[in-house]
Amino acid sequence: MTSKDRITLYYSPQSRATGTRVLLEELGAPYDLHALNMKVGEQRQPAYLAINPLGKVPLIRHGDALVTEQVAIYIYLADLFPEAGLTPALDDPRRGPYLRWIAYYGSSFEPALIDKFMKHEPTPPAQSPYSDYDSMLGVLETQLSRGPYLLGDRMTAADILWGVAFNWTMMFGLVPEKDVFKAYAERITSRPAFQRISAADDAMAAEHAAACG
Ligand SMILES: N[C@@H](CCC(=O)N[C@@H](CS)C(=O)NCC(=O)O)C(=O)O
Repeated sequence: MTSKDRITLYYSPQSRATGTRVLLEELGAPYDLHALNMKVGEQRQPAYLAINPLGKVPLIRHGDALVTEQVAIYIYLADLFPEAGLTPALDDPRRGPYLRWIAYYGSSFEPALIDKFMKHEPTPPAQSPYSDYDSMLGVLETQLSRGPYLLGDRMTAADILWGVAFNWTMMFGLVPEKDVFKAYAERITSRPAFQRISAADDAMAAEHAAACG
């Protein structure tokens, strides 16, 4: 499979799949959308569960490869298009930190976010995958304060993941609107790729809502 082979993105607007679509645009990747109307539960129909038993988006198909999980998808796609310059090469000293920040999203940030959203009783730090919410977020704040991007001066795919995530989590009040987070998110959301996909998402979300009757 090469970067010339088209990618199919299984997609719902205004969801965790939005960032993947922004990344595809930033990479200049050839892709097709397979939209699922979550308002009518298409992600839980047998046809989709057959390829993603969890019924979640994003999912990408590239040849015979099916890839779920944002962190895997971001690493996969950015590596597929190295010429876009959004991934440090294997021998680049930034490669380790790059992987760290992408993995941190799935392993620490998301579990913390859901615990906060659901108002779960905090797990003792030693047993929690993310220690505690404030420590988890504090680590990000410290890193982003060095800015402008997670790895310094050059934007990587990790920043698309995190910029889009900060944007929606601040919107939902799950992350405090600190200047450092706002400025960081704006660096990504002000880019043409995000602006394009955000407008397209508004239109698709309206179509999906209308299809509910
Ligand atoms: N662990 C997955 C989570 C993806 C996820 O939660 N997707 C949500 C959209 S925001 C979804 O598809 N929800 C539909 C459902 O569960 O019915 C990832 O990081 O890719």
